[in-house]
Amino acid sequence: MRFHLGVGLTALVGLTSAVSVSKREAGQGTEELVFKHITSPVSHTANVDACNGYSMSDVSTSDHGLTATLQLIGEPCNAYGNDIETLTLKVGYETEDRLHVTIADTEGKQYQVPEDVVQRPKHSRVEKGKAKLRFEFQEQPFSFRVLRVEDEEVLFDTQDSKLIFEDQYLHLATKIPEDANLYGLGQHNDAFKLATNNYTRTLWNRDAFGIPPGSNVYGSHPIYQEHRRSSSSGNYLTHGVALLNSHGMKVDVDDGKLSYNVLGGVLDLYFFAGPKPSRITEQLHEVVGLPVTPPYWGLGLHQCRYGSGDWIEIAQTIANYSEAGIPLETQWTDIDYMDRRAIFSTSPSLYPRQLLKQVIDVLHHNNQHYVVMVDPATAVRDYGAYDRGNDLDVFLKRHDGSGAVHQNVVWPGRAAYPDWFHPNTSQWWVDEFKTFFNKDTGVDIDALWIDMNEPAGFLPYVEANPDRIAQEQDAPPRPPTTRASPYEVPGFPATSPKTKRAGGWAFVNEKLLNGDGSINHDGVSSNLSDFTARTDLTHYGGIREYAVHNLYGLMMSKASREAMLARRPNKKALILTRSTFLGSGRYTSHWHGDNLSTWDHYRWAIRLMLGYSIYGMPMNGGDICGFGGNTTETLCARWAMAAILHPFYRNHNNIDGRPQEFYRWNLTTQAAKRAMDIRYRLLDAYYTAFHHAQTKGTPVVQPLFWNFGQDVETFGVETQYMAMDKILVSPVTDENSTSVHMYLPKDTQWYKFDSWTPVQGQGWTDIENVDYDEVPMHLIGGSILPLRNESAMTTKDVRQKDFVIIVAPDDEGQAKGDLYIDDGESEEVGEQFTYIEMHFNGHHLVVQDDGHYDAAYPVKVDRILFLNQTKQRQVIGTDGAETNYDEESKVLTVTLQSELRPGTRIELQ
Ligand code: MIG
Repeated sequence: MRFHLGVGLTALVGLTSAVSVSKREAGQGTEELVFKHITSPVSHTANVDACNGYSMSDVSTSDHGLTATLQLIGEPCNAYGNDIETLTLKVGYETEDRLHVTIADTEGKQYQVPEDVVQRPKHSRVEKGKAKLRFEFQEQPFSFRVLRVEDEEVLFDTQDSKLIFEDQYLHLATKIPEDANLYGLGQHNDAFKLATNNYTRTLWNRDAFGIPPGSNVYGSHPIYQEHRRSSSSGNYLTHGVALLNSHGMKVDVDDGKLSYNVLGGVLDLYFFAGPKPSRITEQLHEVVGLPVTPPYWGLGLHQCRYGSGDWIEIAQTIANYSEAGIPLETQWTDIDYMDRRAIFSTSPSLYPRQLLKQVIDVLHHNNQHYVVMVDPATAVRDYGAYDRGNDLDVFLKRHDGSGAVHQNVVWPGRAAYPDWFHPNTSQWWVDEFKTFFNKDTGVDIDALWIDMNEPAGFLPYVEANPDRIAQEQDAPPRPPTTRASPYEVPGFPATSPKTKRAGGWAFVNEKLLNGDGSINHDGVSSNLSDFTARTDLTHYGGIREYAVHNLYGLMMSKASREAMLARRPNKKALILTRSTFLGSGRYTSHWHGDNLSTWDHYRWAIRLMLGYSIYGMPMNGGDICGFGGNTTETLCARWAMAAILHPFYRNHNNIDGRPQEFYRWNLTTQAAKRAMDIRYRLLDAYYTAFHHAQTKGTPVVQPLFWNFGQDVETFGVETQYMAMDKILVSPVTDENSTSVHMYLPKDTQWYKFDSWTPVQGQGWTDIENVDYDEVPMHLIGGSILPLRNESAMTTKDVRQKDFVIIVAPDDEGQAKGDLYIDDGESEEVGEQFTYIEMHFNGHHLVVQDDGHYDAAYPVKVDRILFLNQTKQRQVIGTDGAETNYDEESKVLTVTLQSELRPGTRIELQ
């Protein structure tokens, strides 16, 4: 329901406070910045139609861009904030593929994502004439267009709507095709190809149990890709647009229009020329930094469960995996290990330090790994971590300016949120990590899991005084039980109570984007401060939580990476964070949050994962078998197979769900073994894909259309995915079904995985009799794929196996591929790596001369499989190589048993 002009407003406006903080002044911590209360009521009209836009003047152009002044036309409309009269427009041609447009208040008071949070390239510029995009403008009223030079296609056009620029409201809209092929704007659990009518995407990070479709969830990535048929050439090309603004926002897509409605800040827009979707991700990384990639072992099987009562359960799980013969690479522990849920502590009775250490030592001895969770919310208790943090002044303060620490209620009961903007906070964090996770005297983790960093809290914003509630609900020290669940503690708040606010709260009610004070948060109109830190808390430097809420997870990620690297210098730090923002990939990996053990969520895991190929977080995945609710044997078996090439592979479930370790049922045991058998043989191929991610930002999994951009049938496919641009995975999608209705692009040569028989793509295809330990996988023709010839119980052992090289020719008989190997765990490897590129032209398989070969990382090849060969052929010039031809599969096997080095050449006759 929409409120109309003025309804209920008068009572509220007197209480509101402004959030504008000078970005120039920010960081100096000057007094007057802390709170700028608006004392005189401002009447906001909510009437955007009364806004007149801006007129452009003082245009000054250069070879690399332009600057201009934008002056408000006529009277302010003050729709949802106060109109800002004078703006500065800056247009920069930064690279051939990237155009940067900013519209900011000339005074520089609006909040801008700071450079030390999301670092942007400095002094990057290119001559206008070389750029693939072109900026055009209209002066009165001001509007602009971005065109693609190659075909004069107008990609972005604001002409039909007026720019609104107010302290707490920005509005900018572009025309898009009515049936646009639009992707991104996450994190969300909506269709991968976004709806284009009546579609709203809210970005406001929140703890979103069940990852509900149609709702804002844990992360904010205001970037979209549009895949559009060029009106001149008829070819589909893709471009991308990112809005680097950390405020809450609502993007509406309807009726041939995409509009940004933002709660403040500036318009900081990047346009990416693509024209391939994966290039857009690479172009995003050129702005926000290259992504971190996992250590080799991070690609192995991870097992986790919230509610592992004590260390015995952890030990038992490890033992059970081993008994069942399922390769467990990494055991995780949730908040269960903590002493009454306080970070940097262990429960003396449930996870006694010495016993936990023994478990970890055993894991390490067996080349397995261990991970625990750390939350940001720090117990307000008489204990070291809190005391030291408090001494260093690192916690967020109360909204009232009293200087006291703001207390919320999170897992430990009363808790304080670290203020990542405070200059002491990262040092405090680094030091706590060094002590608590000390290799010898602490919990020697190999990777890190950070949760609840939206930041999440347990209180809906219903009361004026959360601190009082926090005190009342502060969990009293509990006697240890073997199954301590905070839910069992009388009165302890549940995680996701959907209590609606009673009445309303002035600060947020000022934001009238939905007419009722919300940006469609939680798909409805929840208060922005519900279940998180109040938006009127002030960070160090006078920065309001209101402006930086969406950055909280990113900033915690950054500090956590620093802390992990400090305790293990130069070791790839695998850190899984729940909350993310544009640029998070530079510090962390991501799991999707609390999905459910349902067939819907099983299917949705793919679209969630594909989203992160747009957002630039290559290492990601959802909880396998589902987090919330009770999984079933068949669901869990199918999930084990379907996720076979999800970059991050972890079985995780909730405290009150049926336990779901893969060894619990026969089908899941079979499926997990089979999945790991295939996956582990592919780890080097995957690690090579991650090498490209780390050096160029290239995504490691792709939606089908990224490789078949001219085939409209592929545009909406979201229950299949490609990995490494090579292997198409097409899981069974429905319960009790054993068939798959899948799309196998036409006019393309494919090969069935593992039998290697050739298949010509026929478009929509049905595959029958897919067992619970199977998933249809197809290797695309034109690729050369290195596999290890056997799997093993740990990734370390996999690395000892010889290779099998699969040469899968395309229609023309050609193929190419590469392989990167290093020690699998160092951040910087210097010259200690092997990289080879292989080409096959139908006759010769050539390893390019210019590779890099380190004998410590040899490419020992047991055999090479040349697929789709018509007859037995001989190998020339390779001593001792034997050939063997299988007529049925058309595979020519060359048993080589030697190394492939740069310059190696194998000729078939
Ligand atoms: O309020 O740590 O998404 O993976 O098991 C729930 C307990 C807190 C949410 C995470 C989930 C984790 C759980 N956490």
